[in-house]
Amino acid sequence: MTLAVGIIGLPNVGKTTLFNALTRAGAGVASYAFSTVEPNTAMVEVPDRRLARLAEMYKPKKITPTLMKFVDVAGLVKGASRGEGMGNQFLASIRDVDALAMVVRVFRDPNVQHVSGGIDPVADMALVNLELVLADLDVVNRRREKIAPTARFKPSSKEEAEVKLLDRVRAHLDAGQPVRTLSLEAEEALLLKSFALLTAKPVLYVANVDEADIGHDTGPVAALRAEAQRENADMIALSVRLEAELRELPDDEAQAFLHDAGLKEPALDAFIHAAYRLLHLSTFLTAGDPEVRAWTVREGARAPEAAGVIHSDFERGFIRAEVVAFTDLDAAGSYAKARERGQVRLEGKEYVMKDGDVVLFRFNV
Ligand SMILES: Nc1nc2c(ncn2[C@@H]2O[C@H](COP(=O)(O)OP(=O)(O)O)[C@@H](O)[C@H]2O)c(=O)[nH]1
Ligand SMILES: [Mg+2]
Repeated sequence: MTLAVGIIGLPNVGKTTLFNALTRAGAGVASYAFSTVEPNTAMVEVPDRRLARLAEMYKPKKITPTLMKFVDVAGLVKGASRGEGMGNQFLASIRDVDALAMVVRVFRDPNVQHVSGGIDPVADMALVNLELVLADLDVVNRRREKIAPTARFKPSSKEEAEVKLLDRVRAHLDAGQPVRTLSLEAEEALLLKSFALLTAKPVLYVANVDEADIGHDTGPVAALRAEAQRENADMIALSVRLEAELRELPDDEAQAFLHDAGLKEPALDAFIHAAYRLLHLSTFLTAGDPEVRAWTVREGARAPEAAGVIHSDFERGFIRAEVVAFTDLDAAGSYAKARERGQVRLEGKEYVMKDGDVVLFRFNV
């Protein structure tokens, strides 16, 4: 699984601070070879309380969380779609990601320069979205021209269908709307996929608020939330600076710090979970005496595909899976007890994995 979330937004909104906080989210993260390959890309641990509970039961030698990939993308400026600033580089680096987390500045701090003068998160969000819309229009228009009928060129029926689709997409973009809000047939979505349109990617809005505003939907945050809702997107409000400081503290101090800030758990955890959902990923767990571990599959994956995440032999030689839902195992208190209660199921090749399944794969190679 190498799906990635790109952190985007205007300059000076807290993208890199957020990225750095994420990469410090777990002690082991820096040691993944991956995180040193590209300095702005990191594999980040997905926090999962279920692991701690399983570790209580199994007393494993090792606990391994699952990881997801984040990319810190260079800031976007007005005119990026025409190549202003680092425009082209910016656009190239977000073509490759699967989802976007857009950081929007709400914090006031006069010491941090604001690119567009004042605090106006809705306007900033619109500005970034507009650049993405313009970049997509460019892609669509170029393709559209290539396959449009002319005196010398007669498109195939497949190309004709494509022209029709592109016209619909273009009208939507012309109205300033992102492609993710256009309803598409599965076939159309597949066709569009090859264009890697930026506004087709799912998005999560991150309102970077002042510490004093945590937990209150101040005017600008409420306005941003309403905008996000209009396009069926999630929004999360957090103080990037506070979350970054939190990551620097030892556990006990972090607890006290959280308490003082009026938080139950780090908002960064909620952010990672929201980003994970955005990618349509799902977690299953394996538990034993050597290791308790979380693994990632795409939502809707069947058992053999999940087995293949662990090892290709497991998929090739898949026989069946022994599955118990984490909640059942948790309530039962042990695997033996869960089995007694008839909660350990034998599942075959067609079984669709559910988030929180604790699995033992049987295979033969
Ligand atoms: N007051 C305050 N300052 C922040 C916050 N997040 C980032 N900053 C500051 O804003 C400046 C730009 O942050 P940076 O993460 O580099 O922004 P980027 O350009 O979006 O990557 C730095 O001086 C940060 O310390 C925040 O939540 N509150
Ligand atoms: Mg930065």
